[in-house]
Amino acid sequence: MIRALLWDVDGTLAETERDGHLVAFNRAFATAGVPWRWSAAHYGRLLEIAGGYERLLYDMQHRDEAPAAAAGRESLARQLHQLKNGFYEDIVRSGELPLRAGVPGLLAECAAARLPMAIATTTTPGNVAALLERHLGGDWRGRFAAVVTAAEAPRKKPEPQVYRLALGLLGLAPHEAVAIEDAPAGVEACRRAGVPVIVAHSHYFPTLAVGAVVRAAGPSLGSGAGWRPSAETPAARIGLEQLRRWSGG
Ligand code: XBP
Repeated sequence: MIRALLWDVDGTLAETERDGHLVAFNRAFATAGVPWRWSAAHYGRLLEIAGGYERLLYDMQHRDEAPAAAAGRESLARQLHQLKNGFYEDIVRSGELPLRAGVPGLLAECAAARLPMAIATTTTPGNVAALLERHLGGDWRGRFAAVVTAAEAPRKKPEPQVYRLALGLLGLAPHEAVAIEDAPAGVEACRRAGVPVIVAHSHYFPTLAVGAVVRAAGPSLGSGAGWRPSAETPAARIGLEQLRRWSGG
């Protein structure tokens, strides 16, 4: 029996990586006067590093133009990350980052069914608040029984801390929840926490294998087409009933 739905944020609720964070990182580079920019393809590779600050630090290790000393790189990464988050919030508030297809419908269905939901992300809390406030309104927090971000779970995905904390706040065992994810790091975090997961592929992660922890994977929650295992009604968006079938609850 599913007793809660756990939502990843980046790539799952919205295409935030390609259309939000990447654009904001490049604006931060220009504003800070650093000479490099990230292409969409390079950013895709950098997504192996969880966390925007950590991603900046990793990238600087391979740049001759970056400060030579570790302390200098850390200070620049902090400055760039703060700038990036400001630009990201501007992008979100401008309405340029819609929720992905099927997300509003599933959020509404869970609310109507009084199924508790949680946010389980290791992104910066301000990024999450900006996105959800833009789309769900000022009282967005009230829609979730728990909100866990990098502030509460500093050990980022693929570490399972974020899922364990969310389960603890909900008072549930791992098998009583289902997570919605898009990325390998998120799936790995679920695997280590023991939480079954449904994968809605995103721009940067167009394929992920169905296996023990991944109960189903498909292109979008907005359509029943293209899912493995197949959805019961391929024409319809993915709803709670379908999630229950896949997760055996
Ligand atoms: C996604 C991430 C984040 C974002 C950038 O986390 O890895 O690092 O790319 O956000 P999740 P920050 O899949 O858990 O939502 O710059 O705030 O780290």
